[in-house]
Amino acid sequence: MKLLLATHNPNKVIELKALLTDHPEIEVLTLNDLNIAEEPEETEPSFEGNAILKAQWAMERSGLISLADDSGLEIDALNGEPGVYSARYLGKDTPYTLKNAIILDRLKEESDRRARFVSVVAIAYPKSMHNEGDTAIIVSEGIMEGSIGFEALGSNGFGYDPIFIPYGHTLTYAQLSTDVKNKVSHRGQAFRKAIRVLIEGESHAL
Ligand code: ITT
Repeated sequence: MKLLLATHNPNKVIELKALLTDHPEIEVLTLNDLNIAEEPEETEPSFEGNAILKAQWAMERSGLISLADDSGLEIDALNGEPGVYSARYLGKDTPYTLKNAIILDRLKEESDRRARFVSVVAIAYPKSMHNEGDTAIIVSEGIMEGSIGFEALGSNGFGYDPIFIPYGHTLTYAQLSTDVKNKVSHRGQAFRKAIRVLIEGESHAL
């Protein structure tokens, strides 16, 4: 089975490909492999809406089963910001070293450090590949609760990883290897559930 990873974020590609090494039956393609440089505007107000929008857009462009992730960080003391606007928060092109420093500064007197990463993974099927009445889209959510540290630590991963400490750990996401992060992360959780449904659906179709 061919599966298109519908993201232009190279770090998400690394994480998703690492999660797919357990599935040799799935042939993984990226938007780069298909020379698709454009991306749809993320116009929905929710992670779910944008994940579905991106997966359907890529499926229509490619004719392939397409998987998208929409994700973000919710910080309680910032009323849930950056949330669904995580990529655009404090400016789309602002370096994350600066974004993370600004967030740490905003929280410097704050004792409530609670935060969570949320990921919604959507998988869209081309119409030709699913039977009448079957679902054309798989959607699943993963949430990792945790806290915002007092300094940015670690150099793995991307985005807000250096300031987020997942619950039950003492290290930030950026101090964990890709494989360890994937075991606990919001994206790993959402992805594993969605892939299970995809594979079960395929085995029913045989
Ligand atoms: P695509 O839409 O092409 O997939 P994107 O980076 O724009 O790429 P999103 O719209 O889902 O993706 O934005 C997610 C943002 O949330 C991302 O850019 C980071 O700022 C943040 N984020 C999500 N997951 C993260 C993670 O695992 N570690 C650190 N930051 C993360």
